[in-house]
Amino acid sequence: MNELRVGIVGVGVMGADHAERIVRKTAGARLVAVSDPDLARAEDLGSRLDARVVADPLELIASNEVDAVILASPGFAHAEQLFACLEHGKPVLCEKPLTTDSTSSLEVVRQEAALGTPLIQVGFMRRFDPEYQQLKALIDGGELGQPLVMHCAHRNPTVPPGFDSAMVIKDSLVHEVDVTRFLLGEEIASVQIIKPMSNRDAPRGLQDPQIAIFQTVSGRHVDVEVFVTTGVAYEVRTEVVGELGSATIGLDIGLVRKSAPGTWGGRITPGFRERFGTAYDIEIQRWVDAVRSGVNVDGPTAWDGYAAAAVCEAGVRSLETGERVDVELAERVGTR
Ligand code: ISE
Repeated sequence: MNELRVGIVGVGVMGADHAERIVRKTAGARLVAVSDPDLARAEDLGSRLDARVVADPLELIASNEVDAVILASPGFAHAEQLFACLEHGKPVLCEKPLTTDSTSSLEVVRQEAALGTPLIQVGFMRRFDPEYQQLKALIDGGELGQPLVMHCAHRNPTVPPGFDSAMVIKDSLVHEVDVTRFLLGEEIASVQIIKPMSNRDAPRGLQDPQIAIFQTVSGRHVDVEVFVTTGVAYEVRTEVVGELGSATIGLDIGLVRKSAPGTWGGRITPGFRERFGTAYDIEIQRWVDAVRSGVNVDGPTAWDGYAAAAVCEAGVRSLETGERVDVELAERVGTR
């Protein structure tokens, strides 16, 4: 295939970031069209990056000038846009969440399976991060022995206005849901959300931090501290404890500086774009290569998006009840 002509739906923070990435860093791809409900924002980006602005996202998806689509629109818009991509046979990289609930996610999985051709990749970018890749290789190579326990911390300095307690699960914890399934290679069987004393600086009504406990199908334990109003920096740590030892990633040990009078320190990552920039670069390049070669997907699938939605749904129920909630997964569709 010649250069892949990419259209981007939604050019807020993430979509604009991907637009720049396609133009400046990705081989074999060209940005041809952008769409956003904020027309001025789309026009500004379109004129800067020489891409056509299409007001209607469904028109962009259907356009003959667009070979493949990146969906970076809000989650509530994904279902309709994904169905349009399937209808027009367009490979699509969909930022998480696949959709906002497990019922519509499963419908997406089923419609894609009925086509017989994989078209959807979900933007769980951590799978492309070199540190997560290293950890995965260590686990798969047997060097830690059987993994038994995983401890995670997911901290954000701030979150946008309107971020509520359920979003801590669906927007933030969802990454650890995927990381757990990716690293341990199995489904999550149950979720419990524990609500510790809340940060006084968190917006009113926001339960922050939250502790999530997952039990996997084979009985492994995963705990996650999600704390999204730390006021400090972007910190994402993962420690896997196995029968033969443990391994930790996300320690931010770049340059360590020692200075007078007797202090030491370094830089902590300010945000997810800095922490996962390389992962996004690799993710998009591999997706472009996969679409150009006709494979379409090289990363998390629609099923992974559905499974994450089902786990988060159980998490939100546990947030409300305080009880451990079993995850209900439909029978696996397709082989991927
Ligand atoms: C945001 O949407 C992300 O995906 C970030 O990676 C995550 O750390 C943050 O909590 C989310 O709100």
